[in-house]
Amino acid sequence: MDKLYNLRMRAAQGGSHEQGGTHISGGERITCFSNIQQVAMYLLEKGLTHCKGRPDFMQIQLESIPESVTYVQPLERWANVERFVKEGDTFLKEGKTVAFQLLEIIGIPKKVIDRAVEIVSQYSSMRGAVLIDAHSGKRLDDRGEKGVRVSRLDWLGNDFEKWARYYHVSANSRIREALALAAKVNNHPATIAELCWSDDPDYTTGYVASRKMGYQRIENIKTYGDERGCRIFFVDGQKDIRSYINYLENQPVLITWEG
Ligand code: PML
Ligand code: MG
Ligand code: MG
Ligand code: MG
Repeated sequence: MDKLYNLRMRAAQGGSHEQGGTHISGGERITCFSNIQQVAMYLLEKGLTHCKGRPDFMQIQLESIPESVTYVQPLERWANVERFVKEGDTFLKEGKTVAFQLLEIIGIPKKVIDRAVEIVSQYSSMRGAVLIDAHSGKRLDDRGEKGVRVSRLDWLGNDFEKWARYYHVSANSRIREALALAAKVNNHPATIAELCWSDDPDYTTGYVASRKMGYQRIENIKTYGDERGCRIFFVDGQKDIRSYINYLENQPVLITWEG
């Protein structure tokens, strides 16, 4: 196989993330040499045209991938969760309620879910995930507002396009990236479940993912206009957290789908 490269972009407004700037956009792609320019253009455009605003800081980093790549299947089950109420003020509440109910079915206690959401809501702009012990509700990483950024992941070749055609899903890059991340995260045995919604004010669909339940999309999980995102990994605290974080940040993963 050709040598592979990881491209990673992050953009912020009001200075870099380290200087306290607000996170605008991030993105990850793995590509072969001949596609680097095209992928860099995609990431540049993603950061420059984001609905959260114009960045005044951006970094696009290229690195070759020396380690061996792990190949991972997408989560088995793809679902658009039926919501109970579709109108009125209760609309929003129901979206979160559905997400929390799914997490409880997976086995996360309600007090742990509440604690996790409370921890995330302390931060106004996070670019990474918060790791929560699924039994105690304690935060397991020490990354503060930065969180743990899952890196070095992508779909192999045009497997995403094939997958999207099969499931009649629009082959957009947001779903592409969210599915790849959920597949990488939930492939690790320490992950019990993931809860995510976007920090983009105009994007109100989120998801709950786990090996057990697959990728469950939930519409209207937050209010339109809200710039606070959420990415929580509910983790088996008995596992080695350092090697788990190392997997999330450093292990190159390509998502393959045979169809
Ligand atoms: C993000 O935009 O950063 C996360 C989006 C999660 C939901 C993607 C989807 O299934 O529509
Ligand atoms: Mg982001
Ligand atoms: Mg994003
Ligand atoms: Mg975003």
